[in-house]
Amino acid sequence: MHRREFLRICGRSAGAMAFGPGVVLQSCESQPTLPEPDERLTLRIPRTMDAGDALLAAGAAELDLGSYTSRGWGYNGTLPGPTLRTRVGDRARIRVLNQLSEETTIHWHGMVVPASMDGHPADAVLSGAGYNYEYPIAQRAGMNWYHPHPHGRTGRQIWRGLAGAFIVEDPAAEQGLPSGDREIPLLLRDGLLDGSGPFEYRRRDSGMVGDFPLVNGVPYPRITLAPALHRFRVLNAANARVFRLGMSNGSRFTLIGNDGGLLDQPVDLDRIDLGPAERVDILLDLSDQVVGAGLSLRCSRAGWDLLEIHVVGEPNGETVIPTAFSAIQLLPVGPGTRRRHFRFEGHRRINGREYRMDEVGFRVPLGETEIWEFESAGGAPHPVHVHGAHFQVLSRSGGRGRVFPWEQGWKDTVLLEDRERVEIAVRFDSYTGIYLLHCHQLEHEDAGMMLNFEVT
Ligand SMILES: [Cu+2]
Repeated sequence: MHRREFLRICGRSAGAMAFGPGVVLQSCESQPTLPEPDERLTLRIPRTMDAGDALLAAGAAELDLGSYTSRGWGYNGTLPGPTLRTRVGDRARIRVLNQLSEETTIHWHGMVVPASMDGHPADAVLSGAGYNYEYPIAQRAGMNWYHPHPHGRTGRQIWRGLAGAFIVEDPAAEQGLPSGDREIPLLLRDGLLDGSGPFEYRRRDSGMVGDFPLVNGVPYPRITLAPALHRFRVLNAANARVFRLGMSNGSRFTLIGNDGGLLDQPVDLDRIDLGPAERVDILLDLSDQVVGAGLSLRCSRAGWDLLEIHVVGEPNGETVIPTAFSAIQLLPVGPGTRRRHFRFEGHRRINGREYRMDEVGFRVPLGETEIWEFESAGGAPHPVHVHGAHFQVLSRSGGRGRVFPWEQGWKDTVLLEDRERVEIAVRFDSYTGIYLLHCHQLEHEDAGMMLNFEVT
């Protein structure tokens, strides 16, 4: 949908929306409007919080959309929540308070943590209660995220706004990469304006899809950047939408990492398909852009200019893109490797079963590499997510028929389109206990496309 149309729909539905603290507009006559397309709002960068001593309160939040305020939920009153940061070898200590009127949990998506800290729906934090999450950071540097994972309500709580980035740093491994204000987290999602506010949730089995983009909570934002090298850490935090990312002027960019951290080598690309919950780490070189020029990060599938970039200032410093990072060891697989098969069927079933919280689907020995095959049987896209370990994508047959550059290295979520089979190698090295395998299309997940397994 075009921006103008967005404004029109917004105007039409304004009578039912709440604007600002305590004010509900009754009439379309006096409704505020969003800024004109040439007056884009500035991208907001969520504030950073040290994961070693953090407090996250899940509760009501307000989102300033320029000329009006929309209501949702957030951590510490913001939407998205603060960006947690930690370093390899540190310890996370995060106190979570549930100020919602329903139960919640937090899942540390991409973080390998003990089962009791993983935010499993059975470990619900009741309304008014708290939970202390504490675990060591013993994994590769990368961009992870945190979001609720309560039974049957994950889609609603994330759509309402509960999500944030969680960045693990490793200064030695990341030497030479842009940092400070040249390292920019981008949480992509969509919102829906159909009369009841962009964060009102209406469950649909086929997936909750919105009609305009939100980047770090801001619709169609802009940012002013120096003519230099920048690092964008991009998360698809949408319930169901797959983004196809590229630059509006066709310029290329450099992929350096994904869910599980840095790749072994940078890859030069002009597009990336990013399914729900997947992340990519990319370098964008603006040093040879004409100062004053504008370009955008686009989603060509939706036809959205997600982020308008204005290049301003003097070039300073040279642009050096590293040629290699640490080698990635491949998990050992062979003819004798144990195989498991998972069929993702329609909107709610894996291998013919809907999720039951008290049922353990299978057991996996700690420290043993296995090959898991995911097969789509309708209802895709199914972004398949494994808790408790990272995995390596071995192959894709049918459908798109190949493994893409952004699926190399270590992943925790892989996109399964219709008629596809994807094989992964996975090994649980860290903890025993009960973890989840599920579709991260959140309406599928909530409808039952999830199962428990136990690492023993
Ligand atoms: Cu699914």
